[in-house]
Amino acid sequence: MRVFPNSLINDEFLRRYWQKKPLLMRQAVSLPADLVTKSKLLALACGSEDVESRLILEHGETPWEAHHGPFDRSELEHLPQSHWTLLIQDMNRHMPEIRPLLDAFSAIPQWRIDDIMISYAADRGSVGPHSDDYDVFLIQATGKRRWKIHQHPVSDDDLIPGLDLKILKTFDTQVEWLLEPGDMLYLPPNVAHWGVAEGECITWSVGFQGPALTELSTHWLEERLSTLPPQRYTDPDLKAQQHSGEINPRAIARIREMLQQTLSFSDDELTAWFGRFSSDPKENLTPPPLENCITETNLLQQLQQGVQLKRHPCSKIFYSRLPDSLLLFVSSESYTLSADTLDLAILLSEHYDYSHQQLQPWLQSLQCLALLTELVNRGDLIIESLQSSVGSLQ
Ligand SMILES: [Mn+2]
Repeated sequence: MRVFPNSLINDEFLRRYWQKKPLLMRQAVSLPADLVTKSKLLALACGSEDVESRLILEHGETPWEAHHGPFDRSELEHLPQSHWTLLIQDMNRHMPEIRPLLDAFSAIPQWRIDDIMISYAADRGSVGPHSDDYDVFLIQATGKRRWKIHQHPVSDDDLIPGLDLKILKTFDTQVEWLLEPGDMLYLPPNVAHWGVAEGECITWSVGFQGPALTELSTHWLEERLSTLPPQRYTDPDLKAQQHSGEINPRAIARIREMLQQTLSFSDDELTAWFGRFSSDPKENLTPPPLENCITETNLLQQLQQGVQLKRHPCSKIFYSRLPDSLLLFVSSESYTLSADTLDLAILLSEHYDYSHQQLQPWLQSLQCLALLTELVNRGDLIIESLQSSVGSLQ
């Protein structure tokens, strides 16, 4: 039985609203109330270092006090009756059972997805009036939350100074809605919003964040510089200069030429780099490699006995088609494959479980078997033992 809707995004949504204007969709997604509960969120926030969690207290020792997890149980047991929110990032990776919600957004490329953040708010809990630089779909899971928005431009001067959070000093509400379970509000980047719980509530936020230019250029340059031979400015044609203090246009032209080398690249080079860049998992979410590596023969034997593979919930898998081949990107690595393995790339990148039948056609190919073995050894794919797959059916 499908828990989540098949699709929430269509061409019309993309044309009229995506990155353009807010849209409220009543009764778009009904989420099972017992899937993510307050107690599960509290437990996650008190668990592993790898779980990124925040607690926002509107009336702490300072206004809008932010605390970062992991938390002590006792800290979360002694909170006020109202006006606080607990937020947990990357819930699609920490609780793989909620990841299939993202399939409803599959009209948007996966590399644009940031995460599903889930927040629990006590009565009147809020993270304050603010604006974000990413697209977000706010889904009311349980309880009610009143959202107010305005579309005036916001600058750093509009923020309350001296806080850890970017909270707006004033808020001139243009529209407001009360979201009830199943309602979804889409907000494009830079629309100021303020959501306040009416009674306790849980909100899921599906976030899409485009890479920042600073991030792109820093990463690109680091990688590019590691491949260029070391070189320095040269000037064998230097002419005697009348005023030695001048940096003349000839020198500047040469400096420009040097810098341009770092920006000259083929489409294939750019594709390969961007695939590695965008499939890089967050540091706290990198799949751990297998302790005892397996061989191709060993994997083949296991697959022939009917074991299945599944994807590590933190592993990002994308692909790009090049003129004569294709590139598969897995957790910041790229693999060049022959063009006829396109269906395998689609299978790996669009699914999280791979049955024996789905993998069978690729096991004859040494290239594909080597790839699958490497991905198992790197921890991106996990062998589901026969025992556990039988267990999960019961
Ligand atoms: Mn926000």
